[in-house]
Amino acid sequence: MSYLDYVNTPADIKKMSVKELEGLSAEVRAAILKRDSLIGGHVGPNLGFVEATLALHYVFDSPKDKIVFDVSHQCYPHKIITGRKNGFLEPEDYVKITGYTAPQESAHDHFIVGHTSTSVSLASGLAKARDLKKEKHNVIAVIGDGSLSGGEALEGLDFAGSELNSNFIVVVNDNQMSIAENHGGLYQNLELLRQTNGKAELNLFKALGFDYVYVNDGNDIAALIKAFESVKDTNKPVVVHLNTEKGKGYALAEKNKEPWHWHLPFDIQSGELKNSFAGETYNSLTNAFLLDKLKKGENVVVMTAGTPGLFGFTPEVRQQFGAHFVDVGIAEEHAVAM
Ligand SMILES: Cc1ncc(C[n+]2csc(CCOP(=O)(O)OP(=O)(O)O)c2C)c(N)n1
Repeated sequence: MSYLDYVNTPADIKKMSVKELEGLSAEVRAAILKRDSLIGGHVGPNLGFVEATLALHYVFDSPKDKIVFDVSHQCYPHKIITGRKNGFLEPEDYVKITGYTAPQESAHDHFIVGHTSTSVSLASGLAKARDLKKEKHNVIAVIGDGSLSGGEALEGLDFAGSELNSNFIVVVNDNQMSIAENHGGLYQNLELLRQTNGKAELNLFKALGFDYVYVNDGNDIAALIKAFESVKDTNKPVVVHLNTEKGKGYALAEKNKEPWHWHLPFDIQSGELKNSFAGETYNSLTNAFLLDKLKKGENVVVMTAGTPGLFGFTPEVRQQFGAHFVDVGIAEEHAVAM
């Protein structure tokens, strides 16, 4: 018997001890790797957010309390413990669930999403509606560090920090990576906060009006439960900043985070791709076109909004072209205007 055999709803994990939750984490990781290795999917974002998901469901009462995921590419652990584990354990059921939150699948999912930087705004709407209806429940927006660089996230934080004046919890999943490395000044502040165990006076979230709680080991279930319990039923906006490890528990993904953000089907032992692809793609053609221009020293600047790998701009290529390569963070509007 496994722990997962007993888990069909979040209520089932509320009865577990921390030790049992740790055992469950290992099984959830194995289930994620099984599905990803067979049909491809998001690897690092999910492996890094297993403990936080279990702790969120242990402390809060979903679906009454509403958890809104950003991008929602990190929702696999959430799906596994909200009645959809067979979508990971049984290959014939893989087509029954999507890789993102999907309200048609479960009352625990509130939006169909795929874009970054949306969760704070979406959750703001839920919180506003709750307050107007005089209901009482927690609204929780989960957002990654990379997604904080998107304009909508900053607009949402600017609003939520001062305009809601009621329960609003933002869980910042800081794994120190976007798909590639982060870009932008706000990451200096996240680094300072990590270095000072959340104590630095210079605090972007506090400046926007949020209370602030820091968890130095965002993969430690006991610490996560304690932090979430301390903010449950708050009547103010609060940020819970988690320092997590992207790819946690799968050595290849821990070591080489960028290619393991999302992966095609692979052999779990070796990490080797199960299928090989030959021939041209739009990505390879774009890559060849840009490299040709850059190598000839033509007057060209290559810009991306957080997805350099899409057209083959590996860390080595990015370095090679130095100032002629710009990653603006996940800031498409800014990139287009610039
Ligand atoms: C608006 C938009 N731009 C780009 C993407 C591509 N994209 C998906 S996830 C991601 C990085 C997200 O990083 P982070 O929020 O730190 O989450 P992590 O994957 O590290 O957990 C990007 C750039 C997207 N989904 N939406």
